[in-house]
Parts: sequence; structure tokens; C-alpha cells
Amino acid sequence: MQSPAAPPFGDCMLRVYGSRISYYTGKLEAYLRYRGIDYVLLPTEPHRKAILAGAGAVQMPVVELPDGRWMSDTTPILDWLESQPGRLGLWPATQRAAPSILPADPALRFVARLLEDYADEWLWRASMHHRWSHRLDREHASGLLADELLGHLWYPRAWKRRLLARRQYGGFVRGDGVTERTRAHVEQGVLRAYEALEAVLARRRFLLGGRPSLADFGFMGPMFRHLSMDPTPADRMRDRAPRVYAWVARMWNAPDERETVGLLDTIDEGATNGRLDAIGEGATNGLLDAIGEGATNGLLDTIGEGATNGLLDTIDEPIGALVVEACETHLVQLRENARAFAEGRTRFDQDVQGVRYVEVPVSRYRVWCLERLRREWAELDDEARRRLREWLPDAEAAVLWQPEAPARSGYDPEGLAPFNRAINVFGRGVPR
Ligand SMILES: N[C@@H](CCC(=O)N[C@@H](CS)C(=O)NCC(=O)O)C(=O)O
Repeated sequence: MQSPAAPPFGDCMLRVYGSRISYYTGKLEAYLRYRGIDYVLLPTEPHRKAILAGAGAVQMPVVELPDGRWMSDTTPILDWLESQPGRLGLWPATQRAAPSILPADPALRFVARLLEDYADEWLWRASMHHRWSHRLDREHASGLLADELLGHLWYPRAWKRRLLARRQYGGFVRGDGVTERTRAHVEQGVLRAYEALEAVLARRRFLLGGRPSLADFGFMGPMFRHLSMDPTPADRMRDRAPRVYAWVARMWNAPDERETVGLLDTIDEGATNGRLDAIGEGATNGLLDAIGEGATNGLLDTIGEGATNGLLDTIDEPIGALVVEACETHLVQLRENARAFAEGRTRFDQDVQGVRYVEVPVSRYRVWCLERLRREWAELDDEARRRLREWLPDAEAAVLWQPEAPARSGYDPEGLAPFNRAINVFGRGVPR
């Protein structure tokens, strides 16, 4: 079957291959919108050959640059894009002097990286379970994907939907350790994340301050295209985590949110300022809004105008709770996965918060994730480590600083990511 040609690039426009309901595509799109970087979204499947040749692996998203280079993996993609404000014309002029999405404070920067990885790699299982285990959600997602990804194939639509649902449920739900024994824990993991996020968002508009950081973009993976859009978990989110629901919309509306970075500056200019009315969300003026969000919000924004530029410079209680949850779940899985990889196994068992997950698939990519976090830790100064260790639970977090790495991934040894030959998180895409 002939693949349709990708449309020509506009000036400085990225081609993002993915899906409009994909986890990581949503994360990347939120970032591109925030920075005002132009892109066109294309489905992966009709372009499989070109993606394999260009990026090395078919996954969502994969990005083709106007100069012919390919990028994959949202974590290094965001890092690279953040390092390019003045080059290639990708960043619009209005954004070139904008502050980084990484906190200036080293301990907070580490927190941002840890939370991004937790959202990327731990909440993935729960998000797949919510999408593919319930009939309503399965029907919703399989219909959308059949049309979007497989629309160019002549097979009957019902057959495509069945194929997709079986692949996703078999590989990413049953095949990733979601069973009668673990299901409750998988679902509680989302509720625990909601509880922590609700506490954070009661204090400020974004996770680490008055504007989005890397941690916010990480959480857009699970929270946007899955948990706030799939019918069953979206009901649950509206019910249990309305602030998270509102935050998802704020993140998607990020171009406007850029304006709120200087919240106090705007208030200083007086209540007649037009922008302030917009921030005021209705009858309240900007000043009341700022106070209404709690004294700490205004305070953080004030501090933010200095060295930290809108982001926190200390770990507070609600962020600390999220960090503990990430260590108890995600770091345990990273450690056990790495040990199993070192032993040459393809499946392993793990105990997470007292619940046993049996026969989960080993991921080489996640060995690399652990390597990256350990490298970040190794680069911290003593003061940042001391501040972090006040929050990190020793038993689960020691894998970050124990002298011997539990395994070596051998992936991207030259440090070329996101321009290296990519690998999938699992095998050839889906765990087998
Ligand atoms: N680490 C990658 C992960 C990308 C990824 O795994 N995407 C999923 C879909 S959202 C995928 O393509 N899975 C492979 C498959 O289903 O074949 C990233 O951050 O971009």
C-alpha cells in the first residue's frame, strides 16, 4: 500500500508524527503550544517506513525537523528544544528571552526531572489500564485510533478496532502486570497522585510555581489525553480532582498563561490594566484573585520575579508528598527493572508499596531512564543533595546514589539523543 506523502513544511514548522489521543504526543503538543512553535500533526502508521528510516523506531511522537533531521523521545526532545531559543527560527521571537521550563534551583530541577520521569513511566500503566480495561473507554479509543492511524487500510473498521483493542489490552494492561491482584493498587496510584496534585494546585497555578515547568509537561502525558479525556477516568477526575481538570485546560491554553508569569507586576500596574481583568476570571479583579489563591501563591510569585523567575526555590509539603509517591513506586520499578536487565531476564516480579506485580516486562529504555536520573543526582552539589534527602525516602531512593549502577543500558552511549537511533520503551513497541 502506498503511503500518503507528508504535506510540505511551512517555514520553520515541525512535523510531529503521533496521534491526537496519544500520551506522549499530548505532552509534546502542550510544550510546543506553550513556546509557540509551529507544528503539523500526522499519524504514524501511514508513515511507518519513513519514521523507521529517519528515527530508528516507530513510536509516538516522532519529530521531523525542516532540515531533515529526526528526533524521538519527549524527554530529550524537550531538553533540546529548550536549548535552542535563538536557532533554526523554531522559537518565535517573543519566546527567545523567555525563562527556561527548568527551575534555576538545582534541588527543584532534580525534583522536576524525577516527577517528569514518574509521570512518563509509572503513571503510564494506570493510564493504559483505564483506557483499555473498560468497554466504554476501549470503544472510544479504538474507534478514534482505527480512523486516525489505520484509515488508509481497506480492512473492515470493526476488525481494525478489535485488532487495536487486543494489542493494547494484551500488551500494555495484562501484559504489564495489571491483574485482579494489582488492579486496586494501580487505580489507587492515580488517586494518590490526584490527592497530591490537588494540594499543590490549591496553592499555585502550576506544579512548581506561577508558570509551567518540566514537571507540568511530564504530567500532561497521563493527565491530558488519557485521564481527562477517556470517558470513565475523566468522570473520576472531574469528581475527585477538579483542580487537576482545570490545570489540564490551563496547560493547553498555555500561550495565554505565558502572560501570567509576571502576575505581581501586572497588579502593580493597577487594577485598570486590561490583562488583569483577564486574569481576574470574572468579577474579581487581579488583586483579589492573587490573594484568593492563598498567601503563598503571591509570595512565590514575588520570589519568582527574582532568581527563580516564577518557579519555587524550596520543596514544600505538597510537592514533597508527590516526590515520596514517585520514589515508592517509580524508583522501585526502575531499580527492579535494572536488576532484571542485568541478569538478562525479559520479565520480573516487583513489590511496590506492599503489592506484588508478577511478570512485568523488562525495559532497556527504563535502564537508561535510571542512568539519566543517577547522572543528574551525581551532578548535584552537597547542599542540594542535603535538601533533597530531607524528602526522599532512603530505602527507595538509594538507587539514585548507591555507588554501583544496578545495570548498564548501553543505549545512546554518545549522548546524541534526541537525534540517536531510538528504541521503544518495550521491545518492538508492545510488551510480548
Ligand atoms: N519515551 C518515549 C515514549 C513514546 C511512547 O512509548 N509512545 C507510545 C504511545 S503514546 C508508543 O508509541 N508505544 C509504542 C507502540 O504502541 O507501539 C517518549 O517520551 O516519547
